[in-house]
Amino acid sequence: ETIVGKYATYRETLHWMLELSKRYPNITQVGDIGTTEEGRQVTLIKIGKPQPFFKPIVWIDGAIHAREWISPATVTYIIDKLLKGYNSDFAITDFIDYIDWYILPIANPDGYVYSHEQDRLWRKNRATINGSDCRGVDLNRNWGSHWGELDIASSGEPCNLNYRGPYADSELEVKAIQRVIQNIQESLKVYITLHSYTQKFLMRWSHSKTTAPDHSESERIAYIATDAIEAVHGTSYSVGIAPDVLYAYSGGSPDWMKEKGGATYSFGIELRDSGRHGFLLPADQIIPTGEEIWAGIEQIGEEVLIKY
Ligand code: 0X9
Ligand code: ZN
Repeated sequence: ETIVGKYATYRETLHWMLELSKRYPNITQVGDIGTTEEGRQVTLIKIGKPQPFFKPIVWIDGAIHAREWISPATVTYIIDKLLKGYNSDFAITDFIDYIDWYILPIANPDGYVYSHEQDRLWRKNRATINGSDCRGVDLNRNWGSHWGELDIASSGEPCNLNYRGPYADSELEVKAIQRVIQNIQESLKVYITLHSYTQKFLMRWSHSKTTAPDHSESERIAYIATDAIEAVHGTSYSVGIAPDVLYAYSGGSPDWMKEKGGATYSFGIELRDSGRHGFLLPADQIIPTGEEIWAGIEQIGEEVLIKY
């Protein structure tokens, strides 16, 4: 049974992914890429038809931050859309024939489970910290890209919501993703990470008010995507770099993906809403959010097909 349209638990999500790999064995592969401190699997689904020729990779991840439940729910929607569209929708069939999609619905399993069972607004992972009673590292501050350089929105204090961890890339979840990226660097073209909330479409860099070298091309694609998003339900997403439209921060995954992971395009999307419900977005907005974000992903997919 499907989990699309609901806030599924970690277990339900894994179970659903495994079912998909049985239902679509020719175009999906589900595998564990790492284990968390509490012993949970970090599980990736790859969607793509194996081909004898080069295939660009698009990576999408969710739930780096535990409480942002609309993120994994939207990733789930995207997976469902891709698989159901294969051999029934021309564009989606091309997406799967010519692109490999690496999709990680729950990048932070321990935190996600904790947000379901103990503390709905938990953000970080659940790592134990030497010399502190507080737990958890912010998995969007731990990446070795300008790690710890900025004290803005990144903290060296374990009890802080934005604790960056004891050293760069210290966290098991971060290492798990980096191991995979190391093997696909040449093919990785687009990195997309889903967060919430504030409806923003963010480009590089996050750590500095400067833009990345090919910024205008990223921006062009960002506007095409956000126009498509807005056309679905009228939801507007602002486009920019984090220091301009949100706040500067260092050690985030999108900066690392562009600086060290080989991603040509690296986008961070802050999903619905703009503040009314915030992290506690009602479940009846899951499908509408999925529909509009899918429209944006489709545009990005088309760009990838044209370019690579
Ligand atoms: O603070 C963060 O890590 C992000 N905001 S959140 O409310 N989701 O915690 C910063 C902006 C995220 N930027 C990108 N995803 N690039
Ligand atoms: Zn977040």
